Formats: sequence, C-alpha cells, structure tokens
Amino acid sequence: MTRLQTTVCRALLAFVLAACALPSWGRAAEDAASGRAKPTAFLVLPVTSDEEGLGEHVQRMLRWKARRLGAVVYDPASVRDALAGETITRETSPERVAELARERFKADIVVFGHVLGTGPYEVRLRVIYLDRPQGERAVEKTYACSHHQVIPLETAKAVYEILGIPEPPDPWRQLRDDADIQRRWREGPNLVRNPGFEEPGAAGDGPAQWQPVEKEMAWAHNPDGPGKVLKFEMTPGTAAGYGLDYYSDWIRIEPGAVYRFSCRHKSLGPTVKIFLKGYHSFPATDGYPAQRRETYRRQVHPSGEASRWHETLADFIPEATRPEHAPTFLKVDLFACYPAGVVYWDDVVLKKVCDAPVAPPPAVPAAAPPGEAEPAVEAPAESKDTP
Ligand SMILES: [Ca+2]
Repeated sequence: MTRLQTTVCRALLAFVLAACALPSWGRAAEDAASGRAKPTAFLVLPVTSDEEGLGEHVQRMLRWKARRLGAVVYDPASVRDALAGETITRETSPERVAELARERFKADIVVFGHVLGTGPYEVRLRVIYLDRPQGERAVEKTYACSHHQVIPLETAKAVYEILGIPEPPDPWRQLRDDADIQRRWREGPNLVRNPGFEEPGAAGDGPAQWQPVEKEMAWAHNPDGPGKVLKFEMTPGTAAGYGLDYYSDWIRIEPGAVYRFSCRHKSLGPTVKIFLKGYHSFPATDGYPAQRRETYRRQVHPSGEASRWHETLADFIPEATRPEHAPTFLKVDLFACYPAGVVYWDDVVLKKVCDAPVAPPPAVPAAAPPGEAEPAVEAPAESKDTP
C-alpha cells in the first residue's frame, strides 16, 4: 500500500469512527455553530407506538444518537423518577411538557412523540426548544419509514436536525479519483463466490454458494440475456410483512479495510435494498453456543426506474461500535419489500479496494467518555439477529 493509500484509508477510518462512534465531532460542530460553551441537555420523554415496543426502541435510538453527537442525555431511570407517575402521551400539551422539562430537568431540548402504524411507519416527534433567546419554541417533525429497517436511519437524521448539526459529508468522494483503488476494483478478486448465479448447487435446484431457494423465489433464466439470475416473485402478503431476503454464504473480511460492492437488479415494482451485514464470532457463554452475530450493517439503496436493469455501487468500511466486536465475516442480503411483484438479481461483486491501516489512526481517543460505557443496550447497529 502506498503512502497515499495509507493516508486515504486512515482518513476514512478516522472519519467513520468519529462520525459514528464519538461525540467530539458533533459537539465541536455544534459549539462552533452556536457559540455555546456547555453541551446541550437533551431530554427524551416517552415515545409511544402502535406497534408494541417500537416507541421504547425509538427512545433508545434518540438517546444513543444524541449522546454520540455530544449532547448530555438523561438516564431513563432518573426520567422515570422525576416524572413521579405523570404520564406523557401524544395528547399531552406542549405547554405541560415544557413546564415539566424546565422545572424537573432543566433541559435545553425535550423530545417526545408517537410512532404511527405497524409498517409502513411514521415517526412523529414533538420537539420543544427551551434554550432559545427568543423564547420557547415547539415544532413537530414527521419521518416516513417504508420499512422497519429504515427507522434507525430516519431517527439518526432526526437527531441531526433537532440539534441543528449538519449531517456528515460523503467521505467516499476521496476514493473516486484514486488510481490504485480503481485498479484494485478492476483487477482484484471478487470475494462473492458464484456471483452471477451460474453454478448449480449440489441438489441442482438453486445456485451454489448462496442460501437455498425458498418459496416466492426462483433460480431462473435471465429474461433479457444469457445465463441465470435469482428471481423474487413476492406475494402481497410477504410484501406487506417482512419482505424477502436472499443471503450469500459467509465471506471472510478484514475489519477496517475499504470494500466496494456492486450488483445489478431489475425490479418490476418492489422496493429493493441491499444489506451488507458484518458478523463477529462470539465464544460460547453461559450455556449459549459459540455463534456469529451481526455487529455491522451497511444499507444500500438502489435507485432507478422500474422494469430496467440498474447497477448499484457502494463503498464501505466494516467496523463495529466496540473494537472487540469487529466483524470478520460478511453476508450479502438481497432484500425486497412493498409493493409485491418480481425482482431479478445478478452479478454481485465485493472487492477489497484498500487494506486496513496497520496501526489505529491517531484521531481515536483511548477511552470512551463517561456515559458511553454500555453501548450494547443503546446501539441499534449491534443487532443480535442471525439469519
Ligand atoms: Ca447471471
């Protein structure tokens, strides 16, 4: 790796870690913007929901992201104690909530709300600013989430907006003009085995190196050219529910390296997404067997008009919130959801285009700040599901 490569990789990794895991970036940006010396006291009051448990999940995500962006967040138990049995719902008046936030918490910003629906969803947040020189101000923000997996992304976006912090710029632009990365993308080995679905599995009824073909799927001839494709034939019931996932076999990866992914798809209607899921191997504990669990996820949103083939490209660095949970295996998850219909997938490519830095980048502090010691409870990225 050349010196330039090392510099690019370290800059990217430092950026990703700073943006995703550490509060310093957000606090610096916020303080620079507002001239305020002290961090914002960010109070999350109850978020109710039509779907059981989802409101609490959104509350955890709000607290987690606000803390990551440098705000001081109230411990849920102390909020419960201070409310002393007083119930906050979507009907509670902003005036009453502002009074509580001011008198019992001395908060700068208070957020509460409701998650409407059971898929698709609408996250409705009421935000009251108590720290404005021009006086209190209440605003309502609504975030449409087509699918469950979109809720964390929209919640993170909400916290940036509430705190008035610009979302981080695209750090990947640096990669586009890098000759060595382009060469590795052109000439490097594809880590996805059987990437075009051409090779049959042992039973002959599906492609090798991918999961078995399940109902509402088919290992089909390419309708527009030679060779085979993976076809979704999603029913309305599935489209309205969890959608369809099709997983690759395990792919060994190097945490901290830069990867580039691409695939081609043609949708006749359904919304498509690709999840690049990183897994860490956890040892057996307390009667649970050793297993690989998801600790990293890159979500890719293909675009383009329906009924045509499109190629989607995405760069990413697989990393976990906790370094000791660094992902060392990856699965490609080809996903489709509402509305029902047909999707064709083909030519899945994953290549390592830049090695991980040899030493940790100097921008990473040695210890997490107070209040960041237990991210597993609060961190939606460290999901426990295993496909
Ligand atoms: Ca093919």
